[in-house]
Amino acid sequence: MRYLSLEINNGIGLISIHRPEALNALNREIIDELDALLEQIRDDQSIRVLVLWSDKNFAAGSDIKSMVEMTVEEAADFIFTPTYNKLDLLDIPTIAGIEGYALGGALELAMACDIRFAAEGAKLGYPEINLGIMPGAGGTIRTPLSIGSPWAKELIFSGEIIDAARALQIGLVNRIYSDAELFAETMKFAEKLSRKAPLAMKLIKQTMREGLACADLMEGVDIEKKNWATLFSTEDQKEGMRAFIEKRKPEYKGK
Ligand code: DAK
Repeated sequence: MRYLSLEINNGIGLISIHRPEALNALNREIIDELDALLEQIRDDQSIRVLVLWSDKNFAAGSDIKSMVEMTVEEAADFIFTPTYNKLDLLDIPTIAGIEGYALGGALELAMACDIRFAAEGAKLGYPEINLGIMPGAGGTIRTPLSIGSPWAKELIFSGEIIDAARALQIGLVNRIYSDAELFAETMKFAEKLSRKAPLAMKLIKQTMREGLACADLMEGVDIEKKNWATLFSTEDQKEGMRAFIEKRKPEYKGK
């Protein structure tokens, strides 16, 4: 691969972008490479958690230079959405570790992850409005779902770039660490999640996705009720509860 790398260690997949000359701006090749890696990760049962992290900058958005002269047809073809949906639909937890810039299409990429940690020096925002366009890879939907409509509108309407402290305040990121600590702390949290029961994790993600999509709260709670009972058919549930009673650490098999 030219721009992306995937490292797999102890059940944690780590994807990084390497295009420092353009602050990791996302071009077509990067999205194609990401798509291929996500398929590989989806089919690899040994990966329990996925981390997206890139040195110095998460990414400064989509590649403006490759978009400037695009026709409507070309813009419709320069599509990120299926790849970002693939990320969102993974059964495993996904964490974005944001150092430096996470703008536009890159913030949308982070929003397609389950959890976001940021470095103190991170800068986040949706500058699309300043370029005469709008977020087009799920940002107008995933952002209000995560942080609420007023905060999302403020960000998307204004195009303002905010710092990590402000991002934490509005819930755009879950935690902040110093720039030097971000990577290690993100991996430490990933390691913690990698030891959790995989089937329960999968069903939690599925339940929250389907439940939140229900207009009717009670319909969502019904989905939760059904999925909760389903987990009692798994060996992992027995193992988790027996381990508690026997005062030992559980060994989950994903069965
Ligand atoms: N695209 C292309 N190149 C970029 C870039 C970008 N987004 N961001 C930075 N670069 C390049 C710069 O052009 C420069 O390259 P050279 O001129 O040296 O060749 C190099 O990276 C270093 O950037 P600067 O010299 O500008 O660095 P500074 O530290 O002075 O400024 C900055 C950093 C991040 C404030 C600035 O670079 C900047 O404002 N960048 C643009 C940020 C931006 O507007 N991002 C949003 C892009 S729009 C779609 C779905 C979604 C999208 C598109 C399509 N579909 C469904 C079809 C998403 C759209 C977007 O993300």
